[in-house]
Amino acid sequence: MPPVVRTSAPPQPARDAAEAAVDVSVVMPCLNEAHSVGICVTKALEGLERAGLSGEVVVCDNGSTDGSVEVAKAAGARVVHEPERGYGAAYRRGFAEARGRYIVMGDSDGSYDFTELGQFVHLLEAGYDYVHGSRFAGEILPGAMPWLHRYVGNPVLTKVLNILFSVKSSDAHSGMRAFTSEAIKRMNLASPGMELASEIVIAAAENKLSVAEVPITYYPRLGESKLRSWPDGWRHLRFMLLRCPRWLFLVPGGIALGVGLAGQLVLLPGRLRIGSHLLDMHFSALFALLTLGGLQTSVFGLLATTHGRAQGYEPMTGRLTRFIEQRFNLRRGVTAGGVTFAVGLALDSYVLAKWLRRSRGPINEMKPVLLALSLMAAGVETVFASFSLTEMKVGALRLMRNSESTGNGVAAGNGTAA
Ligand SMILES: Nc1nc2c(ncn2[C@@H]2O[C@H](COP(=O)(O)OP(=O)(O)OP(=O)(O)O)[C@@H](O)[C@H]2O)c(=O)[nH]1
Ligand SMILES: [Mg+2]
Repeated sequence: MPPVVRTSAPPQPARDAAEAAVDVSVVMPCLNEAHSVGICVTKALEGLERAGLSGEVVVCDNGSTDGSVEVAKAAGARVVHEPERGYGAAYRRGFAEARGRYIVMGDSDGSYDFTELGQFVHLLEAGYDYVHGSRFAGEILPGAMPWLHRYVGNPVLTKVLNILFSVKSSDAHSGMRAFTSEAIKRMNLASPGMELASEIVIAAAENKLSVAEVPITYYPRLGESKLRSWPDGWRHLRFMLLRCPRWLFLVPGGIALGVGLAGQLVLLPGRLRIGSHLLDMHFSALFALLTLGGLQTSVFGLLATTHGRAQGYEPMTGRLTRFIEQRFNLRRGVTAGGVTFAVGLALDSYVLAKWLRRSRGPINEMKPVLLALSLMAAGVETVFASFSLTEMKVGALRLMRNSESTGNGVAAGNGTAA
């Protein structure tokens, strides 16, 4: 057995799953893979036999027109059909149909060696929840992966995923993996497309599954690739950003808000010279825009974070979610918004008084007016956002209480939705 290259948590004893009909379900999605699906099914059955495991091979098809279904059946697979197109939809159906206490997943294109599945299952038996095959820690044979994917797509997207979700995967998009049936329920997967590969890695981290990574060999696929480099790469990136409100909304929004407010305050008493540049009123207007845009973006981040929590997955914003759960309430939110509005109103009133003192003649007070406007708008936004946040917080707390009572972590999911 090749060495385990990474583990995220010490293994616990394997779960008892007396109701499982077989030891292992090998699940393969298939879209027009008549050249290879039969070989993959045969190899999977051989892998089960070699490892001394009982099992089944579940091929999930949704629309093959090249005879893949017949080839898979002839090789000994159980073929299931999923009406919704896509790699993720096919896998979720396959997972839902699987009867094994352990599930091994992999492409039906000949790029993974299913005779090696024993090493995955033995680690699950040793207590890991999730075993991830890594091509980059193993070997990528010539012609198996195009240059763009090998040196740009996979490394960059893996790095982004590692940073955003604090994981240490060496190959976040590898297709050969295994998990316990319990782990797949806890992950509560929902992706329809190729981004399911990212979702599994993220959901494993968020649900604190114990993870082992094993090196594997990646072979040149048979038949035509279904991967579309740019649209599918974008699907992964978009999924990660939407699942990570901290980096998508909170960090950029917070920076814009801070810079906007600081800039307005610095320019309030007069002009600012930076080298040969003179910053004045027009920059105050720009900073007002940053203040409001930044606040809006940050508020959206808070709402997205709480919404994510209420939906059953936990974005990695631990301190922030704790703050919302423990310190934020409607009274405090409305008070903060009200005070901010009152400060803006006081500043505006000062300008009004000045204008009245000058017999309603011309005055040049645009900078304090812009700051007052920013503060009043921020106050109104804070008050109304507090209502939405409170509403979502109630949902998130309810879910947490439910999941605590079922002992099912944060995601009290209903299993795989297919
Ligand atoms: N049922 C089903 N299977 C799909 C669909 N899209 C892809 N697949 C299968 O999912 C697996 C992964 O797709 P591939 O085309 O191999 O994608 P990839 O592994 O990222 O790219 P390659 O390295 O070129 O193989 C293959 O077994 C495909 O047949 C789909 O829409 N429905
Ligand atoms: Mg493939």
